[in-house]
Amino acid sequence: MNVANFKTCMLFLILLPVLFFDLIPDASADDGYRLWLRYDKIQDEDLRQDYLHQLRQIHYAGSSARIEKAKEELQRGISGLLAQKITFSDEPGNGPTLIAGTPESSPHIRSMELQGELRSLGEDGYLITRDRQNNIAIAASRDIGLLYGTFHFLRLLQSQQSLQDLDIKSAPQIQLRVLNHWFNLDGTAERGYAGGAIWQWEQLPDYKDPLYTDYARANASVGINGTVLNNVNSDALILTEGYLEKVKALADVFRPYGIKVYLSARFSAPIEIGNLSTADPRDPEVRRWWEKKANEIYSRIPDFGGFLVKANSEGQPGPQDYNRSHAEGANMLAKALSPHGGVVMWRAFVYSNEEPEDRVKQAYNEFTPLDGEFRDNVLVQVKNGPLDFQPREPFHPLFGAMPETPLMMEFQITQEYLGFATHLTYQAPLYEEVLDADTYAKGEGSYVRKVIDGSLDDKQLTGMAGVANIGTDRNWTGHPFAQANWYAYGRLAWNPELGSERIAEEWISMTFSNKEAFIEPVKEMMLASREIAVDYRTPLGLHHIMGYGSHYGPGPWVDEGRADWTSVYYHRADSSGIGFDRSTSGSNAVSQYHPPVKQQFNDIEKVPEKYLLWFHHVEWDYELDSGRTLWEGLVHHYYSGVDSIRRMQDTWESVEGYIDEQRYTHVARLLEIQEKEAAFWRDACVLYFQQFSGRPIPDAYPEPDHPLEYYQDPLNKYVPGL
Ligand code: BDP
Repeated sequence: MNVANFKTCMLFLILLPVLFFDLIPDASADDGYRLWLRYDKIQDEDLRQDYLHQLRQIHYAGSSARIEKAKEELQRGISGLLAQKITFSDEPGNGPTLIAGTPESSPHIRSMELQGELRSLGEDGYLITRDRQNNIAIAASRDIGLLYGTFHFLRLLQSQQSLQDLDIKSAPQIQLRVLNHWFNLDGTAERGYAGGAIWQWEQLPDYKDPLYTDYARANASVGINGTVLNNVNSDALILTEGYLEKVKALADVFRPYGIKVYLSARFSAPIEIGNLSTADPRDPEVRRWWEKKANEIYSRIPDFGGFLVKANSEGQPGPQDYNRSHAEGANMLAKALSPHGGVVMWRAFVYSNEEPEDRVKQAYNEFTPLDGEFRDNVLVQVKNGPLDFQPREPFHPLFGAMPETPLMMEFQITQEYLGFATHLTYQAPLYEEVLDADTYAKGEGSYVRKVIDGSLDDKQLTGMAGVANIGTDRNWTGHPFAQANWYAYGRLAWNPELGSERIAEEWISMTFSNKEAFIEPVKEMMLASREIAVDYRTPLGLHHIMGYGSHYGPGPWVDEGRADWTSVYYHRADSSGIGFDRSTSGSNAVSQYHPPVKQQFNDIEKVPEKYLLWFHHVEWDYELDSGRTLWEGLVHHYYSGVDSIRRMQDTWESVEGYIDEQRYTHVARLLEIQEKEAAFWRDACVLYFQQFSGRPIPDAYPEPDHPLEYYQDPLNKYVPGL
């Protein structure tokens, strides 16, 4: 080979990957860091040209930090998707222009006379529409709306939507859309399965990792506007001067993205860091201490969001240590924050093992008498179900039972009870099931989402919290599909009626591929995945039968330690049947629901089968809707759950080649683990419950490979969280 040939050959080899990636969409490796904000070049050349034509000029009115962020994002998005650098023009020019502004900042937007409509969309809302000259216009009342509108516009391009008849109006139905991080000050994350805390406390405030900006971008792209930086099991140190400097540094990064910081406050902080001898909310010194602390925080962070508090729950200090109510505790903090516009998010996740009452009834008993006693800037934050983020629970009866109090929803995004970052479980259907549940508080149609969005009881202050699944893993969430849960949470907090399916479509097209042949099967797989997760763990209303401590593998046999942390407390299997009798003849938890719901849940013939064993102790030979006996039905759910994972694997194999090898392989391997572990759950539970049912596993299903003893715990030994 002569030198010229050699050079040509080398050039070819160097260019080969470039040519290859250009020809085959999405063929490059992708480590998932970009989440759904991937702006790879659109391969459909006609479409790309069409977009380019329509976006020949871009004019953003205004000059705030938020406008700068919107412009940066648009720059990043368009230069990636359309492979064209953009420049912003000072004035709307001739020819197709994208014009963005508020009626104040832009005479052009003002001339469109959208003021009335924009007002109705509130502070965060926006319009994406066409003006009389057929230009695309993004209009909002405030710059934050423009930022949200810009992300929406990029979503249209990423998911390759037509820009012809743009007529988009969007406004959040919920005011506080908050992530709760359970990050500790030592860098660990409680129930976090994607690495440790992303805040590098030891390097803050001096070094602000660029990741913080990407975190803020991702959140703003779905409308999340608040973040609680530290664990609900809080360390009072977070309220000391040194840490507040670090908190301020993060707040400064997040502010241009419309995200406020909040802190979990430890109720006993006045003792631990304030040298007081008590934290009694009636003590004047204690009250003064909190007021001074609030002033100190706001002098650094003028838009500080407020406090999240876990009090008198699982060993945390609280007002009841001084015989004061939750309302007194919350109100003391609320008063300290109120001059600055901050809020208190007071958790209703309270229960005690010293209380003989059914654990799922305790929060309702504790809080309903306090309805109307909380200050205006308090929200009571209620987990979606009355127990604790189980794969399935009926909605929490507090929803619809405290009309005088703003109730904030708390969902868990991190998969503590759903296979950590190993199992593929798309949780939007879980969130949706709860939001769409009818409380009947004011007759039919009193949906939980109406309690949350304030429309049922005419509440101005509204909120939704999601316990985040983010960690230091390169792809943020460990499982590539766990990103979808973060995305879905944000989208549902913006609009609780959006629907799991639509959210999945959006997320898939932005995260993976726009090809129908990819989107459809993957969407179906995602939509089915939550029910499958229930099938191989806790079918027919079973709950809290996971391994002790870690909450990972199965542990229906757990019977030691405090009763309300055992499994036998909840499943109550015996030779006559299985399930927790919460009917009027049992613990009477059904009576915490409004009459139509109560009647349905109370009646073994009417209760939806998915909640059967939540509310009833049912005989093994009881006939299910399918005609199977309860025992056969239980076995059937466990086996079909595992079979469905095999179908998920088939689906995933069928889409190989549509996306990068890196993420494809990651998911494929995780699905293999999921299948093994689902079979483990199935065999462990079926063998364990068989001891009580005394009935054979029907012939149609293969016998487990091992005896029960084999399953009694090994999964739990190798996982974090013990
Ligand atoms: C439970 C978790 C525990 C949390 C608690 C909470 O196991 O780590 O501290 O919820 O929400 O599910 O406070």
